[in-house]
Amino acid sequence: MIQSRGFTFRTCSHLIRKKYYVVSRNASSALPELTSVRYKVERGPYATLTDGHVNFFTNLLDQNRVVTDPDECEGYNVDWVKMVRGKSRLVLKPKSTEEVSAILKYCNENRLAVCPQSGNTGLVGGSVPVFDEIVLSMRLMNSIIDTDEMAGVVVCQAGCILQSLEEHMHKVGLIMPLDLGAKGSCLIGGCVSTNAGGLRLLRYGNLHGNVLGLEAVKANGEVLNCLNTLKKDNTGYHLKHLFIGSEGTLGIVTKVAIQCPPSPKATNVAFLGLDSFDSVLKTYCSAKANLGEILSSCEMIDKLSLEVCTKYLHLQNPITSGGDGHNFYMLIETAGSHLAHDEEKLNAFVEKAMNEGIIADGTLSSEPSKMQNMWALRERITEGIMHEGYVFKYDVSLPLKDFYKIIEALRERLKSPEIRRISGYGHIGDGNIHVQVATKEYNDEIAAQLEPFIFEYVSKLHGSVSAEHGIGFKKTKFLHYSKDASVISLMKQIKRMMDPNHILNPYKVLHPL
Ligand code: FAD
Ligand code: 2HG
Ligand code: ZN
Repeated sequence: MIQSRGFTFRTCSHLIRKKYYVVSRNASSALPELTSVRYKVERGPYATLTDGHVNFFTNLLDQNRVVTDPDECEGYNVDWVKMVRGKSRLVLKPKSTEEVSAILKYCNENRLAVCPQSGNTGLVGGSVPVFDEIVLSMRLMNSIIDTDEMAGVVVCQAGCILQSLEEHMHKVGLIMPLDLGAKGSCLIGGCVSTNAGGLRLLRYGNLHGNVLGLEAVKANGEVLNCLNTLKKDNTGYHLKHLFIGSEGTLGIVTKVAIQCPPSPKATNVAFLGLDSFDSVLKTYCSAKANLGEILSSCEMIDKLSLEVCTKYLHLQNPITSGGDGHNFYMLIETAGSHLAHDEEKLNAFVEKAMNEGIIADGTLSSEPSKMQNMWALRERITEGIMHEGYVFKYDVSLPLKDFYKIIEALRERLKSPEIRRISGYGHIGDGNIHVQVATKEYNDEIAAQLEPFIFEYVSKLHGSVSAEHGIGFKKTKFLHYSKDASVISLMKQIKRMMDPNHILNPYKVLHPL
């Protein structure tokens, strides 16, 4: 252990993998108001479920894969943050592509609306029905089909849990290219359908690059085989991209082929305390310049975001010398092939920043339990903040120089005593901040003060109204702040062509059509 001006370097020779946990849902047991009531939505021209329809599905699937019990259906009707609630009376659990195909063919012919659902960890209300859409749960489609160690490719059904895939790949010296706090609950098909970003995007890129191929079922039940496993294949249109990030509105993803990088042999984490956002930016620039190829994550947490983990989840802040705490924290991870080399680089980077007065305090470790604690302080903010009651969430991309101004603007604008916390954290390395406005409960007036203000603000700065969580149900009205009319028009044409009866995830992404 090396001590230096309040800065503690703790190292050891263990190699680590991050800890995984199933993210627990919203602390409150109260159900949200029905989506159709709270957000005043009109039901589309869909058929209403009959006993005849249910009989068809019962003949197709086993009885225990057709859920009609209202109590059991409830869990599929409410989203993770308890922001939206549908009233579906039927959940179907297919096990194969053929079953998905038969379900969609029937739904299309009978004009029954369908809401695909994977781990139901989505944060924009896309994964639960708005009205009585049939929930198509992908959880039982969880087989790993093939693992090519040499090429670094896994092919699996879409319902595999991300964490299970990570554990599987670890056995053959590979990792999944994406990593997120919901990894114990989210399914790979859900991640692909939202083009989930997460904590490693800075290093490995997004799923448009990492998904080599996929299989999807179209609204009419036709199976589209784009399950390519090649890294290079320039043979015409790359239709896989239509399904990556389209949130279940163009088809159901049933299988995926993903490229998986080698497991790093050495991992180090630095947890840093900083006094200003300007110091955060300087540290990020310095990390990029000095850590180069071993930098695997660069995350920012403001004081009030960190506090939900220490206050509600009783996690330990490893930097205690800051008295009242620092205004900002950063978590910087390196993943490389030589522990001593990586440690030396990280130590030198941190020492330099400290000598220049950019970093106020910090701790650095390659010890598994310490790194896990540091990561938990970042990954479990989503869970911790739910203890406040209700959270208005925004997930935006902004130019780095303006990254944190949005939090300051909101603190200036919102003065209601109902507000418990306005905080920001996120993937600074990707220019993506998560904005949280916590209240005791959902409040129409605060909602009206936030929207469209926040989207106009982001749009003026040429940012994106959704950096990684998608449009879902919650942001359809605000799509135009980030997409040109010509683009939205082509999106609508594609939707009409691929799903002419609009049975796939209605009221999401593009609404009204
Ligand atoms: P669901 O929530 O079930 O579905 C998401 C959307 O995809 C819905 O619109 C659904 O209809 C559609 N869909 C699901 N499966 C399919 C399918 N097979 N075919 C077609 N459509 C389908 N997101 C990030 O980008 N980065 C993060 O770092 C991140 N961290 C998170 C941390 C926590 C604690 C939580 C709760 C969420 C986080 N998310 C993050 C948000 C979320 O988008 C991801 O968790 C994940 O991508 C959703 O996967 P899921 O399996 O839960 O999908
Ligand atoms: C994260 O980066 C996730 O932790 C979730 O994208 C963000 O809770 C949120 O808004
Ligand atoms: Zn995120």
